[in-house]
Amino acid sequence: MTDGRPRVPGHRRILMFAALAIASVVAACGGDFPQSSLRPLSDVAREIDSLFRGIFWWAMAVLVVVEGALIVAIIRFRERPGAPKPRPVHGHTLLEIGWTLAPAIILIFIGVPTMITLWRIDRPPERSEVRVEVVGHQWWWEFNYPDLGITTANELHVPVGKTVDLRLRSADVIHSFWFPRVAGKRDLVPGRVNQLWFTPDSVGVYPGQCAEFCGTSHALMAMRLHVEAEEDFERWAEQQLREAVEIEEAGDPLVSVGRDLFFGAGGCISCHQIRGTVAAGVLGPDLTHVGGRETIAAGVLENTLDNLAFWINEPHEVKPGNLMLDMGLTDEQARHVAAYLLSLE
Ligand code: HEC
Ligand SMILES: [Cu+2]
Repeated sequence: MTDGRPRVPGHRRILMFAALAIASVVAACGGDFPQSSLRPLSDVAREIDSLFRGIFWWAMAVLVVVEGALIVAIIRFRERPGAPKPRPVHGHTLLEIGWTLAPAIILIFIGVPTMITLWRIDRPPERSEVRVEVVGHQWWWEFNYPDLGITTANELHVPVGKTVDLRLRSADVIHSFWFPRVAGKRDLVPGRVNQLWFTPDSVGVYPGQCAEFCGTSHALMAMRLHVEAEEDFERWAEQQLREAVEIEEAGDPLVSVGRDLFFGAGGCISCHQIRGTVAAGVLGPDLTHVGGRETIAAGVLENTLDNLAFWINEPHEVKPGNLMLDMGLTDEQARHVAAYLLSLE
């Protein structure tokens, strides 16, 4: 028995284990959890959440009964010196009917609400107040508002209390659109158009991300949902509809040099669009109002001068494998271009 190591007594070990288990459970209850589907903020998210909670309690009941029986069996029928072997149960009709019927009944209580919820959230929405076409790209999100004529990237703006009707498709591989607090996941499948809708009920900014592995930088394919009061949404939409307006800082030389680089030697216009200018590329995000975004590169960097300049020169440092090319600008040139882009609010 002894191997020279000091032995921790059995009950001390159980205590230590229990303390560890309690600590991890308690630790899991703190924090902000901006991406928890357990704190739903839309009609659809609430339906999914209440289905989940129902299933959770059935699963708990099964756990308690099964594990309880197991523990009782282990203790009562454990081997003891001199004790006779426990008698096996065989051909007990009542027991057999019981353990066939009980799971069947539980499955009905889980299956019926699941089907009802699936049908409800899968049918087209009753109202379709804001229509958005979502296109998944490796590794960013394009958002088009066909009724409003707006195109933007990675930051989805919607008015609170209105039903948002999304059509999802992909430009390359399978992605999955997921804002945990407002809607379930929905895949973006090449060659198909999928639908997803939800009615957000709380103003705020909520993070989301691609939920289907889609290549090297899949983990860097985030997005943000801005749920706004109606007036704020309208103001945003009006701003987006304008052609590119530089918020000219009284002839800021950074900006004008940056503009020349963007349209000239930088080569940026081969992939990016700025409405109202000759830049009409479609491979990368529309940059008409890029200065008004909070983040760049699909939620990966805050939209600041430093970050923009870094991104322009080292897009693959930030996001390995992404399709943007390093156009070989100097650090100073990159800062000029960044200043120009920031001026595009
Ligand atoms: C070969 C095509 C290509 C060229 C050339 C190119 N880009 Fe990009 N750009 C992209 C792609 C693709 C993305 C999206 C990358 C991602 O997030 O995965 C992107 C993203 C960006 C973003 C982030 C936009 C956002 O909303 O997240 C900025 C800013 C940007 N590019 C600026 C530039 C500038 C400035 C130049 C010229 C120096 C340039 N790009 C040249 C393809 C290109
Ligand atoms: Cu993806």
